[in-house]
This record gives sequence, C-alpha cells and structure tokens, in this order.
Amino acid sequence: MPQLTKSAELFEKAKKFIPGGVNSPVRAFKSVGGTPVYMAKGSGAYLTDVDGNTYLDYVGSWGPFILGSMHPRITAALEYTLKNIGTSFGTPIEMEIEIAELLCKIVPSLEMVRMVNSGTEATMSAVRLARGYTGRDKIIKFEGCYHGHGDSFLIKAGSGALTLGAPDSPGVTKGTAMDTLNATYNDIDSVKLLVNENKGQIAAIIIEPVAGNTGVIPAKPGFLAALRELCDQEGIVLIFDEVMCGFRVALGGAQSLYGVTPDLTTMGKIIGGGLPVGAFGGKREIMERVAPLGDVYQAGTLSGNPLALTAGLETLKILIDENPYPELERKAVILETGFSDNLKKLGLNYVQNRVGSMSCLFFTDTPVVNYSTAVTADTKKHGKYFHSMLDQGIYLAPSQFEAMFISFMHTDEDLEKTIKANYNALVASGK
Ligand code: KE4
Repeated sequence: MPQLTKSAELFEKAKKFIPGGVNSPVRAFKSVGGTPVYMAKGSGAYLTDVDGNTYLDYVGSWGPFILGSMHPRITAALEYTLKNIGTSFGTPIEMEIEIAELLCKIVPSLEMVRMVNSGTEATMSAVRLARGYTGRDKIIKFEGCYHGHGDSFLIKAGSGALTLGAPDSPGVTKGTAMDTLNATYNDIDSVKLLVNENKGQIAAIIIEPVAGNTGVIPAKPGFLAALRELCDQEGIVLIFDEVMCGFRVALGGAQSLYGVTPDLTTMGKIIGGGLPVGAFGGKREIMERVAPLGDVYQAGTLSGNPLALTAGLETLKILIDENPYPELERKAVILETGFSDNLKKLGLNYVQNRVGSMSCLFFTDTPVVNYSTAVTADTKKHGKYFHSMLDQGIYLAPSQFEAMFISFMHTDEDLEKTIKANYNALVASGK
C-alpha cells in the first residue's frame, strides 16, 4: 500500500489556490474517492510519485504517451530546440510546414491543416468553421462524447463532465445550448430524426469515431459510413474528433482504420508528444474559409511554436519509422485476454471494450454501445477496483468513463503484473 503522505499535504495546499486543487477536474479522484497522487517523474511506462512510489502508467497523460513518457528521441529533439532554436517567436517557422505536410500525408481527410494548442481549441475552431462554411447554426453531437470544454459541447458531455455527474454545465447560455442537439451513439435513426426535425439547419455532426470519453465504445460496423452518407445527402459537415483515437488506433486514425473519410478532423494529444498541441484540418474547400485566407476567424499566440512542434514532429516520425501498431495490438490482446480469464475465474461478466491500445473494463454485464448502457456500470465497485490497482502499483484513470492506454514501453512482464493485480482488484471490488 503506497504511503501518500506528501501527496495528501500537497493536495491540501493546492486546494487553497486552485479550484478543487487541480487544473483539470477528472484528476481530482472525485468519483473514486481518496487523495489524488502527485507525480514527480515519468519515464517510459512508469510514473513515480512525490512519496517515491512507482506505478505502471495506463493513463499516459490521457493519451499522448503512445510511446511512453520521456522517449529518448523526443527528449533529445527538445534539448536541441531549446539550445539552438527557441521556444516561441510568434512568427511563421519552417517546422509548421513540416508538420502540416506530414499530417496531410498521414491522415486521409487532410488537405490543409491549422495548428492550435489543445483539443478544445481544435474542436471549437472546427465547429465555428463548419457553421461559417454552411451558414447554418446547429450541430449534432452524441450523448457521452466529449469534445473539450467549449460551450457548444458541454451538453450531455462525457469524460470529466460525466464523471462528476455534470454532463451539462452552468454558464452555457440557452442560446448556445439550443444549437447543440444530442443523438445516440451507434443509432443512425436517432441522427436521422434530428436531421429531419431540423432540416437545412445542421452545420455539422461531430463524433468521436472511437468514443473514448464514455469509457471506450467502438462504432458499430456501418455506423460511420451511414453518417457519411447522411452528411453527403444533407450538405452537413462531418467532423471526426480524433483528438484521442487519432494516431492511437492507427497511424491514420480511426478514419483510416474504418475507411470513412470525414470533411474535417480534429487532433491533439499524440501530435504534441506530451506538449500542448492540437490541430484541425480537412477538405481544402472548407479550410480555405479560415482566416486570413478566408473569413472564419481563428488565432493563437502559441500556435505552431517550435518547442511543442518539436515534440509532436518527433513523435510522428517515430510512429512512421517504427510502426508500433502491430506490437501495441499484441500487447493489448494479452491484457484483454488476461482480464477476461480473471473475470471467468471469478464468475464475473463485466464488459471489456477495446480498439487497438485503448480499452475500458466496465463494471456492468450490459453490452456497452452508447451512453445509457455505459452508465449502468457500478461506479462504486469501479472505485474499489481503482484503489486496489493503485495499491498494487497500477495507475489507471480515476474514472469509470475514461480509457486505459497501453504504451509501446509496456513490457510483457508489466502486462503480467497488471493481470495479476487485476485479479486481486476484482476480488477487492466485491462480487
Ligand atoms: P483538450 O482540450 O483537453 O486538449 O482536448 C479536449 C478533447 C477533445 N476531444 C476528445 C475526444 C478528447 O478526449 C479530449 C480530452 N480528453 C480528456 C480525457 N478524456 C482530457 C483529460 C482532461 O480533461 O483532463
């Protein structure tokens, strides 16, 4: 059982100066209880906390660390930039062209791309662009999906909003909320109903093509293609929010895995390699509406800064050079199989959803295909499970409605250790 003395002291102090003691709500351990663990060092698949306890890391900074943290090539590239280039100029730099060209080569939907500093900036900008391009106001999102904390998205949102039981946020005006419609994930009829009720008013449909903020929910076969067809028929901009699943489930993201090409794609996490980077891009005809070429305004002081792009570029180059995806799939299957063997031994029918190296163990025996089936999970049992795993040195997302990420640095021994801990934690969580 790790001693969390220093973490507890720091958390008490943090709460004096920072709302809830954290700079992002889902870190606060609210839904699992207990004290958030203050990390002091990350290396590869491991984290070390301020009390000196080490953990196997399955959060990976919420997705960026597909290669593990502090990858030697990325740290070397950052050192070079710091010594020889600089952190930010607020001017165009060559690296911006390099990453834009590379992204357009890798991601099927990208003909042009704009760099920003977070996933939220990417999704906010993509929706504003779709509204500007179509001249329409409404958007359709999916209950439980999370697209960052932009006002238009905090309506039946996932991730931390769902974790805290506040999927709708105060502060979002009625005018904004009325332009956001929520459909049911994996239910094309629910989308068609909204489209028909709002004929000619829908600017965009935005979806996580692999939902990762309601736990992990794969799109059912044919669902994404049906969305594509509907958007083509209705002149609606189809936006794939690949902030989490992009470069995670495949180098070209979910759109390359499923063979469905959106009009716009939003990106983040992995393309920053642990530094703040987001991006949105897609069809040239749409992207040409972005200022200063077009009239849809979007801007950012630190967009495309040399330091963040260095980490992002090096990450992408490693993914291209080393193609970690087959090995990530092999490791993910080991973990999934180990967990399901444990569930069988214990006579438990909990549900596991997985796409590539992102997965979720739901504490429910109901197949999880959308928000309403995800929330049948027993969050109290999940909380006990979480703490038992933490006590055994396994750091998971402190929420039932988040994903578990395997990195290229997790070894088979690490996976075996995790499977053993999973058995003990399932016992501890109670039948
Ligand atoms: P950021 O603004 O947090 O960089 O990205 C927002 C975002 C947009 N789209 C998707 C699909 C996302 O998953 C996210 C952010 N993901 C959460 C984790 N589920 C970030 C963790 C947090 O909020 O602290």
